[in-house]
Amino acid sequence: MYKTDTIAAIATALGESAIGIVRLSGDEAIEIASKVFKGKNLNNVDSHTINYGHIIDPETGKVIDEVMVSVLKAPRSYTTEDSVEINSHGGIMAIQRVLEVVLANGARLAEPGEFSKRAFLNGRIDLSQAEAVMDLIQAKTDKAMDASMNQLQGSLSTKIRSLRQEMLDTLAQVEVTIDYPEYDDVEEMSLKQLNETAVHVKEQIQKILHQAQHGRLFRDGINTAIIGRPNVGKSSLLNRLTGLEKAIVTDIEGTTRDTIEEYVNVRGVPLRLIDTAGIRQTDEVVERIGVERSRKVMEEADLVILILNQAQALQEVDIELLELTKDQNRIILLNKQDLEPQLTHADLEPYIQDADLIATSMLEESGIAELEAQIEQRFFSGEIKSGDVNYLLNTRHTQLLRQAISSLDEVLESTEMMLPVDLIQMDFTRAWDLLGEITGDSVQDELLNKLFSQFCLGK
Ligand SMILES: Nc1nc2c(ncn2[C@@H]2O[C@H](COP(=O)(O)OP(=O)(O)OP(=O)(O)O)[C@@H](O)[C@H]2O)c(=O)[nH]1
Ligand SMILES: [Mg+2]
Repeated sequence: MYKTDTIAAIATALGESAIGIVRLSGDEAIEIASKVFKGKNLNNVDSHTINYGHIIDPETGKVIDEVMVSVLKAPRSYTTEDSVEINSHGGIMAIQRVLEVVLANGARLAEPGEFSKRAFLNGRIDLSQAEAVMDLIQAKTDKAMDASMNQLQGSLSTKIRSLRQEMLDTLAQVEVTIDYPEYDDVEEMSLKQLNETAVHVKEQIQKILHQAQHGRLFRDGINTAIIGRPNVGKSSLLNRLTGLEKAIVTDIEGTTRDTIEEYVNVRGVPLRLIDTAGIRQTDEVVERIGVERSRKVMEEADLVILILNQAQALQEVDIELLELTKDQNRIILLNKQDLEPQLTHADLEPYIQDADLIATSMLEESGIAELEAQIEQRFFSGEIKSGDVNYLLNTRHTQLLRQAISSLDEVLESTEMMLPVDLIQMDFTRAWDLLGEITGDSVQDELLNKLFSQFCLGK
């Protein structure tokens, strides 16, 4: 076996915390740790034990910190290499000094993602699992955590591998049919086999893509734009839903100048709430930029909460917004119910079809529960169930899957046109290759480096 150098990094977030972890991995991990550790001789302790002692600077003998040290011997560690985790005090100084002394005694500072890269290169996890590690670190909601966990355990890889196996079987069958022709219609047989498998694999890929779309919503949060004229109560809604006084609320029109984002969990539905600048005609430069931004946020939203002020008659901008959002997933709030009504359902009739209107008052906090129930019902009814979220695809996966589909489409087209089998086999094999890139079964070095460098340090 080749010798690997030993890498080290701080694996926990830097900042005030009770405990911080410095992680080491490589052939000399245990030896280096024992050089700077005063306590039991780490070279002799059992694997998977945690040992109390002190980190010292061997040069001066000075004690740096009181620690607990875990020893994980190869191959039963994350990287499959000898690994050591030093649990020190979490203050920035303490943990950095522990890292420094480890580096001074033979370890090299790890690159971002290098621990996971080693886990991958040593065959402990595949690429989509490695990416799931990254998602897990970045997960913002419980649902996203579940989905990343699923993927880490290999849900996507298992599916992709079984599809590739199916394709390989077909390619083998085609070879056999061509080499040992029992029938006269060899070509036809082969075409049929390729066609059937292509149809099936394509269906399965489309299913993965479909499920993953919901996965994305749960990973990143449902993009929810709060829009409306100035002063209708948009920022007040953000504050009610988050339970924080996050956005500034005043009775001055145009208070919110730029978009404000907050993640909230509404009855299990993760929302990325975006409070926008009130939309109106304006010549004021800063506000105009804000308004343009609002329109963009509105266009890209998965869900639009359009707020109208029922204490004022319907205005041109309201009508414009009702029109602009009519094909979007939208909830309309009639706010300021505590005031004298000026806006009736009849006024709205021409612009809405059986839309969900909810009467609210941000001031009296009424109608918020109805809104929350409405959001829950939309995202948990019908298709989207949290249990469905098995796959989390990043752009790389999605692109590869789409490319695989288009190669399969070529196969389907060519089989219909009865083109020569070897030509069709090429497209078929390309699809097989593309799928392999998802799990890393066929992947180039450069891609690997790029991928793992997106990780945080210590992972
Ligand atoms: N009476 C009453 N006042 C409300 C209600 N909701 C909000 N307001 C008041 O309306 C004013 C504007 O509220 P904001 O939440 O800042 O409105 P906005 O839509 O964010 O306004 P811009 O940021 O200017 O676009 C504030 O004085 C709020 O206290 C409500 O339901 N009833
Ligand atoms: Mg506002």
